[in-house]
Amino acid sequence: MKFLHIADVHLGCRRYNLDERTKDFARAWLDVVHAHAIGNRVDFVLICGDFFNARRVEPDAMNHAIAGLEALREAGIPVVAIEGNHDQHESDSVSRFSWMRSLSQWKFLKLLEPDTTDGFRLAPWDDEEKKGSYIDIAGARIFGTHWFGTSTNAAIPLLTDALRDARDDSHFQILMLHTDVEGQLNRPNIPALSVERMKELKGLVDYVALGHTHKRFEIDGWAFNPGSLEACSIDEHREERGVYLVEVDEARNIDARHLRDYTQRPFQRLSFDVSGAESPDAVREGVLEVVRREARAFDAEKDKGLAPIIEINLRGHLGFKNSLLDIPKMRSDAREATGALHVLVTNRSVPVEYAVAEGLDTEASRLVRERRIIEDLIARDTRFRDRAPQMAGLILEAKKFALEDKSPEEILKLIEEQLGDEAGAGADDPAKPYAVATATALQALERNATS
Ligand SMILES: [Mn+2]
Repeated sequence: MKFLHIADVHLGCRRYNLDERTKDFARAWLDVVHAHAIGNRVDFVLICGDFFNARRVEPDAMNHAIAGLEALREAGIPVVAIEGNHDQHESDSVSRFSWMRSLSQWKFLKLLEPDTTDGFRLAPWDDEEKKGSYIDIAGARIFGTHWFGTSTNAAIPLLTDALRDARDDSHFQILMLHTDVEGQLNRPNIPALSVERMKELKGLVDYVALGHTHKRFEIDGWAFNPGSLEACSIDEHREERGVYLVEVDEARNIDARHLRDYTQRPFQRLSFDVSGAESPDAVREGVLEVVRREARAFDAEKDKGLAPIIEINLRGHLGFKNSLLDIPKMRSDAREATGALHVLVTNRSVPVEYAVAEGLDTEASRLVRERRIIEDLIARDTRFRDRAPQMAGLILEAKKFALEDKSPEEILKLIEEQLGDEAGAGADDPAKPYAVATATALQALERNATS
């Protein structure tokens, strides 16, 4: 017996608002169908939940689904599926419909579901009704469950009892489960199935076909999770994922090969340390340098026509406000340099933390301490660091004016005179640093006045 075990196809998954990215999920699915299911002439295909990315299926996602299912039907390969959390019918709504059920009714696949009309029961497949909880194909008895959500651990004893009634030793028993298992990429709020609980199924089941966790893992050569076909988020791009081609011999020895050679979008993650960069332009140039040096340029032939998605992480300590970073420009520069399909720039840098008034002599006069504190506050911003002493002097002078009840016009004139001199000296755009410096000086003055 030979079968293909896949999960989490997520057809219709859309990322970065790109049509191309949605097509990636279809490409992976169709490639797997042709190369690994039909190519290996398997006896059946298992889809362990999340065939679709959403319960409300987009027309293009349905077209992609049918294209693959039709090819399998023509090749005479049955498809057995269960619902995942993404494609499940709404249990609390009036509608008991789901596209997975419709596909089952149209004979594109056999959707297995436990019978919960009166307790919890595993019912045999009914070809007239096109529904059931288990089906026999090629010497295997395949049991299907649905997404149990938060009650997974509580459901296992029910499932164990039902399996005892429905299993048949003359078959190789396969159980399809859509659940996280403890110790594997678990998410908060939904308790994962405990390994101890799961092992209650040992002796009843020969092969546990898992889905849900988007990363490959195996337990005791008995439970297998292939991972999603494609990366559903950038964080998943490093996880191992693929499909299992499983061969079972007469003695029921399992040979499960994890296959990853099918069309997948290439991802690359780069990083740039912004620490010490003196201006937004310096960051932009630094990023572009990293891209030129490290980014894998798009190679249409090698990458099967799929341009990469590149994520650039900004790390380190940023010496100025992050709103000054021209992220769109960095993205377009990087795209131009690499031919990438999409570039993401994520700013994970933190503001520079300068200790204010570090090592200051506590015996120093109030005026000395005040000047030093203001100077340090100004020096936090890389753009004004060199001029911090002069600017601190100006702020103190302006403060003196204010205490002497001089008019706002006089104070403004003082600031304009002093900053005007500086701004003129060597600045490319006299107006810009002048305005920024004035605003900064006034803010510092305000802080000083209220403290
Ligand atoms: Mn999933």
